[in-house]
Amino acid sequence: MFKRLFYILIIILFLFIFVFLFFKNINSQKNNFKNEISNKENNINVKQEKKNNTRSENTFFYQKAVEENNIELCKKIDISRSKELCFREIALKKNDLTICNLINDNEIKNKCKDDISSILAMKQKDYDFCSKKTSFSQKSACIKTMFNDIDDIKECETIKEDNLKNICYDNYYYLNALKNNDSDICKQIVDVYNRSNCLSKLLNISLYSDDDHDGLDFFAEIVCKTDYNNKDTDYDGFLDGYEVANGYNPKGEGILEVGNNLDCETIENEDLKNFCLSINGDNYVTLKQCLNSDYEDLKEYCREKWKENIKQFNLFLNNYDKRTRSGTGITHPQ
Ligand SMILES: [Ca+2]
Ligand SMILES: [Ca+2]
Ligand SMILES: [Ca+2]
Repeated sequence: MFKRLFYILIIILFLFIFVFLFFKNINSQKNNFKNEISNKENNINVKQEKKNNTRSENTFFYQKAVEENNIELCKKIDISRSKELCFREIALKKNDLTICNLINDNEIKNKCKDDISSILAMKQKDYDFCSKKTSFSQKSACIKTMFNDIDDIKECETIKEDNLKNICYDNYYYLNALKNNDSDICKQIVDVYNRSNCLSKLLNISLYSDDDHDGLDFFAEIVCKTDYNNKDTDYDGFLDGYEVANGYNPKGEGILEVGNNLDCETIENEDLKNFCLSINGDNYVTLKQCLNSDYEDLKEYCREKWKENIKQFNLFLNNYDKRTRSGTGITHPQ
């Protein structure tokens, strides 16, 4: 009896020990897991802190380098892109092409060199730099920037190409008109876009306004050389806008001459072409000469051409974006 009880007690004791050990193990695993997570979190925090420190160090070196124009401080930055941008910024500040050569990234290096070449060309007024630009609008913008602070119009004379020289002259008059608050100077600007912009600014009249209610807005009045304060500039009873829309001269008798000359060589009909050439012995006749000729076929041909021109001229007046465009000008009615 005692023996059995003893065995039962032993078994219970073992069971107890087993259960105890089992739970102890689970607890220890839990703790290990917790510790592991906590260690990982600590590691992440340390890394983040390190990263933040590096980032703020890099920012510090960058700012200090640029402030002191010191490329040695750029070299301490351990992010290669920031380091290269640091070199570029100092190169631009010092206009020093040799600093661009410290840059490994070709794209940043070339941009660095291009920017400095451009700054130097602007400073030295090396207009060849502008003439190498591809489009006319780029050339024009380049010349305007280069000759942005001219005091003497003679500076423009160093430019050999006529179209670029004219941009320079126009720019000079434009800047001087604004500087002296003198709208009369605007009138010397050849390019009709720039002339109208100059007048619009100084007279404080919107390019879109039609204050005399004749169908021509301010820009159109400048192009047509009509009076923007008089709805019937030539006092013939027809409004300026009506005359222009229908191809009549708003400043006197006769027709609105737009596009001016007719190129006789472009006429396919041989008889017509020869007659055209015979009018003044030149390749060209003015539309006025043509419309007044006695040869009905040629007159008819010119009338059609003239109508086309009028249509295009009116489209130009109506569709032109007066806020942003600039150009080389247009032949305006006499
Ligand atoms: Ca008007
Ligand atoms: Ca008018
Ligand atoms: Ca009129």
